Amino acid sequence: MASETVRPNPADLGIEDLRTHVADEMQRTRDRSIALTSAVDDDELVRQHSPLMSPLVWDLAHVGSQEEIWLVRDVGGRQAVRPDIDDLYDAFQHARADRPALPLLGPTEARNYVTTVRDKVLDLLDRSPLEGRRLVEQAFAFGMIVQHEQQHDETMLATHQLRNGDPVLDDEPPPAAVDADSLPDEVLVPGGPFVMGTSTEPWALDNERPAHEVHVADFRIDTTPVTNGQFLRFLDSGGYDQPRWWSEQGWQYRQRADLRAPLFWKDDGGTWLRRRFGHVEPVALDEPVVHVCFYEAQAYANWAGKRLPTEQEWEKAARFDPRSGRSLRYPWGQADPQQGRANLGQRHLRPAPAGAYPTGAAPCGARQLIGDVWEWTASDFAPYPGFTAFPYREYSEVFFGASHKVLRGGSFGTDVAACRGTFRNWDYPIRRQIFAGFRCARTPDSDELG
Ligand code: AVJ
Ligand code: FE
Repeated sequence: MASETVRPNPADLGIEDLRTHVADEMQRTRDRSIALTSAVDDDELVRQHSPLMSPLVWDLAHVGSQEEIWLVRDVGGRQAVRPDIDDLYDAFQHARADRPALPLLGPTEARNYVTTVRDKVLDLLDRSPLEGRRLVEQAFAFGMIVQHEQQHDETMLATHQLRNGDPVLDDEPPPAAVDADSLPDEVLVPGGPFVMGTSTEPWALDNERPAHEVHVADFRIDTTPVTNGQFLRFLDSGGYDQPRWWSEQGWQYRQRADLRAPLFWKDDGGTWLRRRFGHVEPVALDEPVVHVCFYEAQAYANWAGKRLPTEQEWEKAARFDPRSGRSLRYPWGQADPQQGRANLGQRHLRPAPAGAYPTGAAPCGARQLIGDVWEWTASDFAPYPGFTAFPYREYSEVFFGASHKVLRGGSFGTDVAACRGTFRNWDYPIRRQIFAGFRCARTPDSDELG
């Protein structure tokens, strides 16, 4: 779905090229939203496919509402288009489960609304100085709104995965694994300081800022995300029934929710099948496991004699370049993800086999840190030292604390505009409908170090 042209960094563009880049990104993103909402009929658009998710038509109009609030009203200083619907599309006013009962815009109204807003935005983009005010500096607010729409597109993709019925989304098979068997299971990341977060990435969101030095001790991290085949060994060894592998909270949730396997798996008389966007197929053993919650990831790691990486460890593995001592935008360097480096952008509706994308490897040798599956980390979502909420507290700040765990790296359903080495995602540790897997880490034994 996403095209693989060279995407410029807003930091490198003059004002006219920056406007063109913004317009291109907005169009590319809207094409995806339209594809996700025209793949099903109107009845399926307004229906709730799971109490965990909004109706798709809510996401669509919500995307337009945020664009209206930030770009039409704030950046553009223009008259409101639909001030009467602000409340309906305020995510903090209504829980997802309650949204179908609201007097939402219908499919046609929602499509017309987002188009009306977009036309105004393209007009004001041409006139905005894109400087002089932090909100518009380097087109930040436009980048924020592009990322917001892409994030909801990934949410809509999760709704598609929860929906019952025949497949409706197009899909290309991902690349095959390259020399997966010859890869070491783990790579060593030597201890020492590195720069975490960013103060320079133009469209980085508030929680990725500012850049700050962090000291991380020696650790080993898995070369690839944990695969379905590996996870099956945990399952087959009775891992789901042995409280010793689970944290106390994890075991409580395992009991309460009766977890027995990753979400969307089904035991078919001794073989495991999975449902993937309407396709029912044998679980692919060489693919990273997906649709496990934090507690399942943590239990697996304990069973394997390892642990989950902290967020600091994950980012050091993904970004630290020991040759220069600097932190990279992506594991492979500064260039935006191109085809062959990472599984992003909903081109493939599944993770690629473990070991794929050798040219996307980090300096430490770890692969698939970007794309394929979001990776659970051991860390709670917390502000970096010097954090300031920008431009609104409800993006990040209200979620800081022990109830949310950080996920890193993006999934096959994450767009390149909403993914980079510093990008932070977060969710409740019980969440399984997101495209999340994990990799393990461990602290080396003292006799392993030279
Ligand atoms: C960053 C993915 C956790 O979807 O809840 C969307 C992004 N914030 N609208 C979410 C977001 C406001 C957010 N996550
Ligand atoms: Fe939102």
